[in-house]
Amino acid sequence: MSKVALITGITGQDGAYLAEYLIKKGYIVHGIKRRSSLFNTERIDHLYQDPHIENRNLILHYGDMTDSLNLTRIIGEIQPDEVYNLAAMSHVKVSFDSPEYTANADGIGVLRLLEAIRLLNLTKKTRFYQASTSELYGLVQEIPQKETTPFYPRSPYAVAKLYGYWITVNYREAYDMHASNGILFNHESPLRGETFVTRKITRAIARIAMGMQQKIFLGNLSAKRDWGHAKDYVRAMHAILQQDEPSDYVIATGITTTIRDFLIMSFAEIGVTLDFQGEGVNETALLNNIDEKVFNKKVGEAFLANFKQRIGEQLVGIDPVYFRPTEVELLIGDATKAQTRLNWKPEYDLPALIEDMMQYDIKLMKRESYLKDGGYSVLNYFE
Ligand code: NAP
Ligand code: G4F
Repeated sequence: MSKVALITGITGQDGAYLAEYLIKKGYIVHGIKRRSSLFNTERIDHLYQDPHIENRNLILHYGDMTDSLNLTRIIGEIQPDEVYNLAAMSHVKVSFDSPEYTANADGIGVLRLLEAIRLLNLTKKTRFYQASTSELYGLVQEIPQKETTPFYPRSPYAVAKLYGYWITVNYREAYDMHASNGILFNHESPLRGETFVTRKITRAIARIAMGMQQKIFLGNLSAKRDWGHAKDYVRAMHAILQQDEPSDYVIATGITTTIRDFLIMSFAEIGVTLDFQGEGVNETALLNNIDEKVFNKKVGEAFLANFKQRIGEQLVGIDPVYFRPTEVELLIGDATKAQTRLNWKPEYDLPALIEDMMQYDIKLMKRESYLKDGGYSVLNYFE
């Protein structure tokens, strides 16, 4: 008999990678998607099966983390072996604009799922994974951060996730549930949402290189993040639920990098160096040099002449609109427990992650502008 999993947030970055991973392992995967006026399943369209097909291994249900009745009905119908709660309003900056909604979806939403499992008498059958986050460490109390490091959340998002973390621990202890937290540090991929800083950068660089965008405006370039690849991190989620005992795990690479260095490394991926000038809100980066061989190979010869004309021009600026009222300046995780107990370690390092994201965004932008590799020049196309 195939195991049955329910993934909330299946249309998001992690949901898509996890669904693919579980289907490959022979699971029947159910996912909750929100009703939207536009299609919102782009990340899982390759897994989609027509509802008229028998024995589907991917089944989608309309639902929302703010709707208890809906969540309870879906869990009652599916009777899942494993629930992965990945649904959340996951953008830290946006949580300052929508704090109440964030608390409802990201905090109380976790309770709704746990309570549904309890009320449906599924506590012995259904294992529960909560998508906890390194944002819980916020104003860090210890370097590096591990499972025993005290939390100090710094945003409405992180405070909501703090509730989610502790209610998961509480249901484990109170009702003997197999309920665990994965405290995941930042993980990225070509499927990352376009407004998170890594994807914002790789997408903008592809567009700038092809003449589709002049410059990119960012916020705090000095913050440091421990970045891994989402593909590696969903393996950890699954492994956590396969353990005999539930527990909480830090998942991280153990290496931290500034946003500024991520930017430099991403431009370097297409053979471009930057000339940084100024400080704080006046910091700026100009186009310094182009390694033509690398640029031609990674972006395409058709774009070179146009881009070369921009040497000395500004490519990066600071816009304080992207600053947060309270910032998380440094995250670096110690995943020793996961390495020891789950035998988990990441396959991607940061350069490999950046290469994957840059390659994807260059391909995507070529498709968007209907330009074929080595085809028309950008100027010819837009003239
Ligand atoms: P994501 O790409 O933003 O995906 C979030 C998912 O949640 C989407 O499917 C979204 O649906 C869904 N969602 C949002 N609000 C919902 C609601 N009220 N009801 C139902 N579904 C809702 O996030 P991600 O990067 O995959 O992250 C997955 C989870 O891990 C999140 O809980 C996040 O907070 C947590 N996390 C992420 C990281 C990271 O670095 N990526 C690190 C630690 C923890 P739509 O597609 O309709 O928007
Ligand atoms: O990419 P970010 O928006 O991710 P952040 O805030 O670290 O949150 C992500 O990781 C968490 C895990 O630690 C998850 F729980 C959460 O759901 C989300 O996936 O910002 C990273 C850093 C911040 O310090 C931010 O101030 O980049 C800085 N930054 C600088 N300029 C920017 C920008 N962030 C964004 N989004 N946009 C900018 O222009």
